[in-house]
Amino acid sequence: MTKHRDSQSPGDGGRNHFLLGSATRRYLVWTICLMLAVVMGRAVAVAAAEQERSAPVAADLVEDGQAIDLASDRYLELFKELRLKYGFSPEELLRLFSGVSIQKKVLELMDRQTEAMPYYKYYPLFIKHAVIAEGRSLLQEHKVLLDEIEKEIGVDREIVVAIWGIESKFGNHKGAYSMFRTLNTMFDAYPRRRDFYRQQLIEYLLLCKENSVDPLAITGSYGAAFGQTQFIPSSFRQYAVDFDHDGKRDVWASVPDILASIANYLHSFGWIKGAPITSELGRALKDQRLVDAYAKGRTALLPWSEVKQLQQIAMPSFPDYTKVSIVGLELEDGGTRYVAGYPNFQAITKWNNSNRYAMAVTELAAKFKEE
Ligand SMILES: [Ca+2]
Repeated sequence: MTKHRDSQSPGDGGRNHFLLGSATRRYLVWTICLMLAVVMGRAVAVAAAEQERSAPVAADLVEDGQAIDLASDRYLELFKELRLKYGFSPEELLRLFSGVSIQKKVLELMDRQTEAMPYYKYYPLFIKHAVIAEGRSLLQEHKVLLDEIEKEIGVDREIVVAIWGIESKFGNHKGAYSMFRTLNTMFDAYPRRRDFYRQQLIEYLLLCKENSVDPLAITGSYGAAFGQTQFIPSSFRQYAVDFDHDGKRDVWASVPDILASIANYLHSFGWIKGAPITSELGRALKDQRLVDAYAKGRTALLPWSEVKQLQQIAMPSFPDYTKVSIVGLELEDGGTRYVAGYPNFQAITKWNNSNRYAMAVTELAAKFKEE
């Protein structure tokens, strides 16, 4: 019935038009214009949203295996810098770069939306029975080495081994993408991070030269992290150490170099051996100043003694100037578990800019110690 009533023929409408007064007609015309404007506006908005959804991402603009244009301005500039500033010969550059091509998969993985995963879903990816068991056994196996690292570099052994486990499953997972091809793909075809990867490409070529490694032989993650430490090239050059004194910083196969390099990184960001990493604050923040600091994120640090007073809770003692971050971890029941992040926690976030990562490292290390 309804359908029948709505489907008046145009002829009926036209006849009515001639029967209406001029004021009513003007009103009708305005109403129709307004309706048309609303409908068209909505159509434009929908079209814009569609376009945004289907806007080409970096991976859509290339073919897999597509040759990189080495005569482009950006490559000519790069070669010039590598020659003049870093002493690469034209022959060396020709050998390395000729035939380099795009790896589309790297761009696809970069473009994939990485949604923030709540902590209760995140930590089980890393804190597993098998990982805990292997970590404990490696702590025993490398006891003498870890004694030396604690003594010389001053970073707690469980944390070093926890990062080793999370980064590369203790060396079992180092990434299968050619580092050289990945870095070139990102530099050539990923405009959003072009400058960053240009610098990483240069650092990579330098680290290979410094360590007598063939740049074409190394594999890593799609984000260009390599070795058992999963350092990006600039981190390797700044923080990797030669702990077995063979003249090479080997984060691929030398366990002393791998573990000491992890420790050295944390030490460089203020690790305090034996000091607490976090302190539990409960499921609710009791003062607006704590809520504000939490909302601002990791950079909004508060003196630990102030947090203790505001939250009315026992906390590990530190010198008064020590500041903590307020960290919230999502619980499965929808609530939040709050912890204070001491300087050691902040040092782990310098390794990976994520509270969830730093907390997973902290809790995996604690598991190693449990009886
Ligand atoms: Ca070495």
